[in-house]
Amino acid sequence: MVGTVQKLTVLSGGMGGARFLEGLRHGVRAGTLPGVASDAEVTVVANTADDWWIHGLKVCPDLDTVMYTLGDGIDPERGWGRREETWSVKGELAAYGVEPTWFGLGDRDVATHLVRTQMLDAGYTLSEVTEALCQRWQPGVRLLPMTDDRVETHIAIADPDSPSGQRVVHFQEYWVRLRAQVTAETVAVVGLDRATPAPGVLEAITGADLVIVPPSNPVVSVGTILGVPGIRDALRSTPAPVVGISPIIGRRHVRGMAEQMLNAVGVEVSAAGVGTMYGARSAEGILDGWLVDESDAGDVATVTEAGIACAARPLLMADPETTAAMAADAMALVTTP
Ligand code: FO1
Repeated sequence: MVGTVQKLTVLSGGMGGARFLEGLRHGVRAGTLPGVASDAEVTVVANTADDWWIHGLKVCPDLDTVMYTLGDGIDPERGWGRREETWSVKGELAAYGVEPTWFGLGDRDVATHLVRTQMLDAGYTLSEVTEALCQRWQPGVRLLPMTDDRVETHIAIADPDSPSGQRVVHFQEYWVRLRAQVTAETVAVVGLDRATPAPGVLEAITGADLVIVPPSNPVVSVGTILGVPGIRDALRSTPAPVVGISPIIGRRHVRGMAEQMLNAVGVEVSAAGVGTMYGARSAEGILDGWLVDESDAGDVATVTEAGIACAARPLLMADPETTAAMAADAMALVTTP
């Protein structure tokens, strides 16, 4: 990468991606990212395969987590939903005996889902709805859903009571009700093969100066974005370098459930395992660079041998400053001084 970066594109899941974006935005605005203009435009392509319909409402957890985090409306402890939330609607639904009771929509959060659902019912696309919601939250990035089509991740788990020996649950049931504590046997992303990228997504990748894959879940967040027909090809053909940051530190995920998902798709739970799963652009993959944690320095040789520039640095996202420093380390891998 040579010259000043004016356009950054990030492929993001929920919490990990949102935390990364907070730091990236901080670094851009503070001018602490070498080679990046302080007015650089950041476009986020967000995973929408966690989305589901609940109580008649369309809920988009990753879009909302990014929007609320960057719009300073997130609950910082939970990492999802609104801060200073109240739960009257949840309590009233439970009093009516309405299931599922294990998935909670807070009162403030419900307003977002009501606006979204009304607009979708009126014929607006998810991209248009997201743009409208962002007018309130002003996240300081252009937030795009990966697709406007309905795509939902489902997980097959063992069920001895079923004739097939398996039962398929929505991703949210696996994550929230089952707490990812049962083995995920298969991951099926319903609707993915027929989905088309949302308006602006392919252009954001092919027209970027730099593309970043943050430490989001490589299977059910980044993996689903890559699975939208056309997106992987755009990443492979973009003139921009593509650099990623490992969500695995020391053979464990930092947050979320990357371990369970990697096991389900037969990929080694390691920084090198995820980096080589994404693969080098020189070898049918998507990465030019891959940043791993300092404790995974032993993985650098494997990743480098696969044709991906790799270094080991502290992967800290303790606050926006350390996250921005981590982003700078990642960028340095694909920057020509
Ligand atoms: N996560 C939970 O653990 N429990 C919940 O009741 C819950 C509700 C919820 C409502 C709206 C929303 O946008 C997110 C919500 N989440 C909840 C988080 C969500 O399940 C996930 O963490 C992700 O989909 C994974 O990124």
